[in-house]
Amino acid sequence: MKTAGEAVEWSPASVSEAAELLRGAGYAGWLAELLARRGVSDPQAAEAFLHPDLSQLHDPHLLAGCDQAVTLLMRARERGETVALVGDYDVDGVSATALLTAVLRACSVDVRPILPHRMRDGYGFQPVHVERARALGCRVVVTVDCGTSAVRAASAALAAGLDLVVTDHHLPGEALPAGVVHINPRQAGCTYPFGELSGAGLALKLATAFAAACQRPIDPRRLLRIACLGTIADLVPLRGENRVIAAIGLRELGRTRSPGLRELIRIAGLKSPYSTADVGFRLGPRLNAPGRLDSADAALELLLSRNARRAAQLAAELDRWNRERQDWERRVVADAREMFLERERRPAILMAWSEHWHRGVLGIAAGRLAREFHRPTILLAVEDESATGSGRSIPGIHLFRFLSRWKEELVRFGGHAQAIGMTVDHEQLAQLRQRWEEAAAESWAAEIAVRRFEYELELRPRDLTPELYAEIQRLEPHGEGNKQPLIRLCGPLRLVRSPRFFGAGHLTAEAVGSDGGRIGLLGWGWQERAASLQGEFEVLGYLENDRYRGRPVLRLVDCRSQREG
Ligand SMILES: [Mn+2]
Repeated sequence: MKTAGEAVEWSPASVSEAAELLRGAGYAGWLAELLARRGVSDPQAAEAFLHPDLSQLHDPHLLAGCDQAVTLLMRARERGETVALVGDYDVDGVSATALLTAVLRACSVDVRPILPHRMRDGYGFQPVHVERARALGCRVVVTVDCGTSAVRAASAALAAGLDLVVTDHHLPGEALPAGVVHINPRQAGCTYPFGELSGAGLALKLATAFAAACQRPIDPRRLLRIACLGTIADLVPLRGENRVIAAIGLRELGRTRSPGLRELIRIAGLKSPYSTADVGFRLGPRLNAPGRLDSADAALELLLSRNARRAAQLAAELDRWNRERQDWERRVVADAREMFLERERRPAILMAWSEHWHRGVLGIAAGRLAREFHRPTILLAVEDESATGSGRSIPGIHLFRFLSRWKEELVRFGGHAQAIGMTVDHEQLAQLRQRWEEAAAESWAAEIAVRRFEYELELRPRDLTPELYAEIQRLEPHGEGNKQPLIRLCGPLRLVRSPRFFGAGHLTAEAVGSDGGRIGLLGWGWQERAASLQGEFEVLGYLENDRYRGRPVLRLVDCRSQREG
C-alpha cells in the first residue's frame, strides 16, 4: 500500500563479492548474485543450498548441554519419573512442545506438556509453571522455545528440588543459576555450527539425540513435518539447517500420518506442493489463534491427537478461533486507522490504545498498520490501571533501541529491532506518546519519508520464460533471509488492453515491452492503482506461476510512469 504523494525509491540490491567466485565456478551471473546475497560463499555451499538434504543437519551433540540433557532424561526414564514440558503459545512453541512430547512418549517417558497462557501468565517460563509441574507430580522440567532468561522460574525449580533443562533460541539475558542444563546455540561457549534454529528446531535436536540414546531411532522426516511449522512461522532465516528443515518438512507434509495435521491441511484448503506461504498464512494462523485469544491447548492437542474424529473436531475449533481472531484484527485495525487519520499531521511514530481491543491481536494489527502508513506503530489494550500492547517497526528503524531510553518508565518491556512488547501505566500513555512522537520526529525523518524497494533482478519481458521461473524456483522455500527475488521489469511497458478486475479490488492485465515480449500482470488489491498502468511504465514484481494458464505471471509490487525516470 502506498499513500498519495509519498516518495518511493527503487534501487538495485548490492552485489556480494562471493558472486564473482560462484560465477567463476559456472553459475549464471544472476543466479550467482542471488546465491551470494543469501549468504552462499563458495560452490560447495551453493550445491548444498540448491539441494537441501538430511545429511546437512548437524549432530545434536555439538550443542552445549545436549549430553547432560540426554543423561538427565535417561535417568528420569529409568526411574519412571514424570517430566513437565513447558512450551509457548505461538506456533513455534506449540510445535516444539508437540514434537518433543511425541518423541518422549514414544520412548516411554511420562510427559505433561504445559503451555503458558498469554493473558494469565504472559510470555515465557514463570514460577507458576514450576508450581504446576509440582502439582502434576513432575520431577524434571524441560522448557522449549522459552526460559533462556527466566532466572526466577529456574531458581524456583532448583529450590523445589527439580531437575531443569532449558532449551531456547532467544538471546540469553542474565545467566541462569548453576545447576540448570541450558541448551541455546546463542549462549556464550556454545560452538554449535548454526546459531539460528527456532524453538521447534532445538526441540528436534534434543528429541533426535534422546531417541538415539534410547535406541528408538525415529525417521527424521516425520519430525521435520512438525519442526518446519515452527521454523517457518517463527521467521528465523531459512538458511543452513533451517532451510533443510523447511524444504524437507514441506515436501513431506502431505505424507503425514498425524490425523491432526491432516485435518488442519484439509480445513485450510491446501493442495500439494506446500509452500512457506501455506504455513505462514494458512496453517500458522490457525495454530496460533486459540493461544492469541485464550489457551493454546487446543492447538497442541490437535498436533498430538491420534484420533481422526477428535482431530476433525479440533481442526474445526481452530478454524473458528481463527475467524474470531480475524474479526478482532479487523476491528482493531479499523479503529486505529481512524484514530491515525484524524491526526492533522501524521507523527513519525503511530501509537493508539483502547479499552475495547483484544490484547492477542495487537501485534499483527500493528504490523499491518506499520506497513500501510510506513511508520513504526504501537497499539495497546487498556485493562484497568495498565495498558499492554505490541509495537511493529519498518525496515531501517530499530524500535527496541529507540524505546529503551524510556524502559525505566515502563512496567514491562522487551523485544528486538522490528517488534516490541510493553506494559505501561494507563495514566502515562498520553505523556509517553507525546515524548515518543517528538523524539521520533527528530530521529527518523529520512526513514519514513521514502518507501524503499530493493530489486534483485533487472529483466525485460522476453526474459520471463518458464525456464527462468523454474530456475528461480530452485531457491524455494522462500522466507526470512531468502526472500522471493524482487524483479524490476524494465520499460517502457504498455498494456495490451485495459486491465480486468476481479474479486475484492484485484486486477489482471497483460503488458508488452519494447522487446516485443508479453507478460501477464497480477495486482492483488491494485484496482485503485490501475491508473498507474497507463501510458509507458515500469514495474516491480515477483515472478509466479499462473495456475490457470500454466505460464509465469508477474505479481505487482510497485509501478511508476516511465517519465518519472
Ligand atoms: Mn520461537
